[in-house]
Amino acid sequence: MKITDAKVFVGGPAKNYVTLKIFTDQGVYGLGDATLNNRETLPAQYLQDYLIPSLIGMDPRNSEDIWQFFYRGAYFRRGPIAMAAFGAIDMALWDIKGKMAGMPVYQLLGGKSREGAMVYAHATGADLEDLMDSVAAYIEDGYKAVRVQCGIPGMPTASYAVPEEKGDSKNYMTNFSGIRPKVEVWDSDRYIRYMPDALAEIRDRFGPELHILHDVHHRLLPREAAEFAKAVEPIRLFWLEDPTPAEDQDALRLIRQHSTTPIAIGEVFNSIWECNKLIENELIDYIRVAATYGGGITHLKRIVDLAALHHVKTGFHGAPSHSPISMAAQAHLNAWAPNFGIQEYLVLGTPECNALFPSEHRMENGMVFVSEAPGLGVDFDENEAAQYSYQPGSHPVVRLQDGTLWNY
Ligand code: CS2
Ligand code: MG
Repeated sequence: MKITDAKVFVGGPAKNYVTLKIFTDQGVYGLGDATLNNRETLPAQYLQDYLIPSLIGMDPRNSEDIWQFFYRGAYFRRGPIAMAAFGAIDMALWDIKGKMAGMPVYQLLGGKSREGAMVYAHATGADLEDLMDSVAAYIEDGYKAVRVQCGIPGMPTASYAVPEEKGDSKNYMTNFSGIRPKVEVWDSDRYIRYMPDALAEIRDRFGPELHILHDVHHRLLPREAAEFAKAVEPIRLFWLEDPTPAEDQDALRLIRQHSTTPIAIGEVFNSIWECNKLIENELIDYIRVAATYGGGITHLKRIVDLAALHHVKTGFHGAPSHSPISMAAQAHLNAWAPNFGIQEYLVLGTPECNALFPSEHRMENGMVFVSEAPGLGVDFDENEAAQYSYQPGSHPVVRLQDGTLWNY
């Protein structure tokens, strides 16, 4: 069996999805997602200039050897651009493998460990009252788990995932207002003084059953993160996400020493080597690495297996920067993983998105039920795709009030 061609498509409804389609001499094709939010043209170029020329003629069934070829063959290894590019190839090869076997990908991983996989939505609000309405709406829709973010009184500008206006639901699709990022201003002290009480009010309002998640989005120093995690311990969050930038994996020890609040990290990681210490030293409770940025299903499965040895559960990233293709790949991993935790679920779900990516996966009552179709269970309509192209856009950068450049 041979790969005969591969095409890359950039664009989509309200999002610059990067979609890879691999064709074979048996007429079966596979789909992969290489969407690197905010830098979409780069994995597309990496595929076109460096990976696809080598891919043509390879046997698509040898997905492990192809993964090793592109990982080791690069010499300068890893990084989000490369891992997104061959993550897409890997997803497409699993799609082809499933179609050839006549099985959904989860069967090739080891079958089902559960029927439905719990997901969480993103509730947000310009202020706490707005956020409460957003949480109530998701509970009404059947969600059992909700991530909560809200405006902080006195914060100089709106901050991460918080709308400027009440009643607006901010998404984090890249803002298509040109490539120069907007600047947001952040005040950690104001946030640390306000947010724990806001989270406590949400717990009081919605009771002990609701799974409440909160994303600090890398904005605190390790000591501040330890203080925050300790302050919210009585609220029993489902998880506190990215409390501090995790390049310094040892910094997470401080949080563990001061709090039992569950910690989730990993959406910005793109290989097992960036999180193996966090996992082996059990400094986190959920690993967030995504199929797109993390080198596809083959590499993500390695991370899930390592995590399973250390009581760490999965909580894959699933922001709008993930097309229904990588969400489908993750749905198969979520159905199989013995240490599944939760899935972030922000697939746009608009009619335009569904027309571009017809999918057999089902989301109901806050649970995703994986497709039974052979392969990934998602398709890609090239006619629909023809109307879209890359739109320059960037998410904001963040500065502190004295001008210091900070973490978005
Ligand atoms: C966020 C992401 O969903 C999340 O947990 O951290 O949406 C993140 O803001 C974007 O992916 C950045 O591009
Ligand atoms: Mg996050």
